[in-house]
Amino acid sequence: MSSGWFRVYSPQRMRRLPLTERLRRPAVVGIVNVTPDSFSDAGAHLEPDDAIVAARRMVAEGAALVDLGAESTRPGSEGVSLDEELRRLLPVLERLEGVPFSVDTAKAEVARRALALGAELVNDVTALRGDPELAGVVADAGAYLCLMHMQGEPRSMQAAPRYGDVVAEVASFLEERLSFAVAAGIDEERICLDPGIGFGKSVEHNLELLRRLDALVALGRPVLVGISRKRMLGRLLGDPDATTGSAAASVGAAVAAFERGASIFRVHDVREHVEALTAAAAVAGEPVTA
Ligand code: HH2
Repeated sequence: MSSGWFRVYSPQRMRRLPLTERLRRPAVVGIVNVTPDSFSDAGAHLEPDDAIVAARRMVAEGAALVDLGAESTRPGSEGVSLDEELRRLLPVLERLEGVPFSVDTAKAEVARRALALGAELVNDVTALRGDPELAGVVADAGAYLCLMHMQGEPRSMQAAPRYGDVVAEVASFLEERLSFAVAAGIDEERICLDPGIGFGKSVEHNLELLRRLDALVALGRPVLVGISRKRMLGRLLGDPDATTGSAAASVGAAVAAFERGASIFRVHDVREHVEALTAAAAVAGEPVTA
C-alpha cells in the first residue's frame, strides 16, 4: 500500500486539508480514555456507551476532535497488549458516526483499524519510535499526526528526569522526529508537535517549556499542548502528592500556552476550555472559530 502511486493519488490523501486549516488555532481536542486506570478519568468511559456519550457531548461543547485512547500513559503505567487495546477501543470507534476523532496509540495495527473506521489523526506519544510500522500506516492513509516528546517511558519516566536545557533538547528532538516523519512519506503540513507535558519532566521542566513555547512554535508546525488536569497543576497549588490538577488550573495554563503560540489543546473539560480560549483569542485579535 505504500507505493508511490498510492501516496500521490489516493483520494483520501488529496481530500485532507492542511492541519492548520482543519484545526484552526485555538482548537480544542477532547480526551476520552477507554481505560480502567487513566490518571484523571479512570474507568469513567470504559463502557462503550459511556465513551460514546462523552465523545458526542464534547463535540456539542465545541471540540474539533475527540482523542480516543485505550492505553494509559500515566507515570508508572505498564502498557497493554494489542488485543486488549483493540478490545477496549473498537466497540467505541465502530459507533462514532458523526464524531470527528483521533486515536491515541503507538501501535500500527491499532492505528490502521482506527483509520479504517474514520480516525483523522494519529496521536503517538512515542513520536514514531514505538512501532516501526506506524509511520507507513499514517503515510498511506494520508492521516494527520501528532509527534510528542517523552524522556524515558511511562513506567519510569518520572523517576529522575534530567536535562541540560530542556527547551533546546525538546526542540531538537521534535525537529528530528519531524524530519523522520517527512522522510517516511508523511506530509509535513499534516503534522503537529507536542512538548509532552509531564512525560519525563519535573514541574520546573514543564513550566520552562510552556514559558518558552516560542522555541517550539519556531519549528514551523502547530504546537499541541496537553496539560489538562495533570499532576503538576495540583502540585503547583500546594499538594506535593497530587496526582491530578483542577479544571480551573488547566484552563489557566491553556490560556497562557495559547498566548505563547500553542494552537491545539488536548483537554478533559471541553466547554471550559472552549469558552476561555474563545475569549483569549478575541482579546488577541485572532479570528474566533468556536
Ligand atoms: N497526555 C496524555 C496522553 N496522551 N498525547 C499527547 N499528544 N499529549 C499529551 O500531553 C498526552 C497525550 C496523558 O493524559 P491522559 O490521556 O488524560 O491520561 P492517561 O495517559 O493516564 O490515559
